[in-house]
Amino acid sequence: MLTGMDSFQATIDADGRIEPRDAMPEGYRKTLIRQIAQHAHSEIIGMQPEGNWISRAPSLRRKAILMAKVQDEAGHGLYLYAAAETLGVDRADLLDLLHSGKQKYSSIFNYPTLTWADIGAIGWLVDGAAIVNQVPLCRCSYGPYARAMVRVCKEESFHQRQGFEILHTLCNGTEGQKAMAQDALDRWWWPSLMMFGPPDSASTHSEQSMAWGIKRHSNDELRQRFVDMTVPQAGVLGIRVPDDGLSYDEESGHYRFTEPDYTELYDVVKGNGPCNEQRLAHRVKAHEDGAWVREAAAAYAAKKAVRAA
Ligand code: FAQ
Repeated sequence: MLTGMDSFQATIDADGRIEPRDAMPEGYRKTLIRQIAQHAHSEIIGMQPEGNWISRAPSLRRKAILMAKVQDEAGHGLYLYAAAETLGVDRADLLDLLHSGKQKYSSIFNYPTLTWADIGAIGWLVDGAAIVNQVPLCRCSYGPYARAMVRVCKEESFHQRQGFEILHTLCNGTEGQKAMAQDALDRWWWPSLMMFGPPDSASTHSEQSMAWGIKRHSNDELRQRFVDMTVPQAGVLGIRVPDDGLSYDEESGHYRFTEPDYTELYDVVKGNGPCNEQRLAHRVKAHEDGAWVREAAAAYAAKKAVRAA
């Protein structure tokens, strides 16, 4: 019987799952903590751009749908923090690392939501990109992360359709509503392409993460998949993807497109995006305001433990 690192490598080679109590290289554990924490942080910071529109949604039905979606994002954050904790870290420490700017969250959530059409664009493009990126993570070599992704992806696909439906309604409305949808696509297209990370030539972690079966496809492969999926949907909506270099290549069956400006991605990731400061300050305040809830829950759990004893 194989033990320790031999057993780890044999499981990876056989495309099996690594579970929390299995032996794993320290680098594998660290890479997973980094990626899962960044993913969890993205989910909870990602509540802000849309949460900002709950009170302004144009009808009771739209308000109820948006509230449910934002709650789903909180739930995804919780599954992901729980998955990270199986690797021996504590979620309170991960939150401290987010709040002190030492751990990242997705660049996309540092852009403002200026109009109601932006809520459609987030569902359609941002959740669309999240699905393309996360469906392969359902086959990630780390069991708890892969299993968390199954439910997350089901919910994301519902989110994507609700975003598309918001834009579909606007695109079939007045000229002003259609212009609002076009403006949202113009602003969200490039940041959505950046969500997939730097180009493969500049991606520091991809090679090792793919060898370990954490990532199943490279950043550029997934970006291409997203473009191929999304461009025909823009056609259905009747709005224009803001890329003069966009064309369909019959031979490969793929769209050729212009790469986003990656200097903008690096700049936003460094903290210089339009909303970085606001997002982090809001998160820290929400955490501080919620201290009494954590204290009350801990006191209640302690009281119950004493009673049980
Ligand atoms: N933003 O070597 P790579 C959602 C960093 S979806 C910020 O290519 P890796 C759902 C990267 O961390 C969004 N940082 O890295 C939702 C690394 O920095 P480090 C979240 C980025 O890990 C929808 C450095 O650049 N999804 O929340 C970004 O192999 C609507 C080098 O990059 C996930 O996190 C970026 N865009 O590949 C919620 C999915 N890209 O750590 C609310 C899981 C790269 O060395 C509303 N994560 N960096 O300091 C992944 O698949 C991967 O981590 C990638 C990056 C693909 C994001």
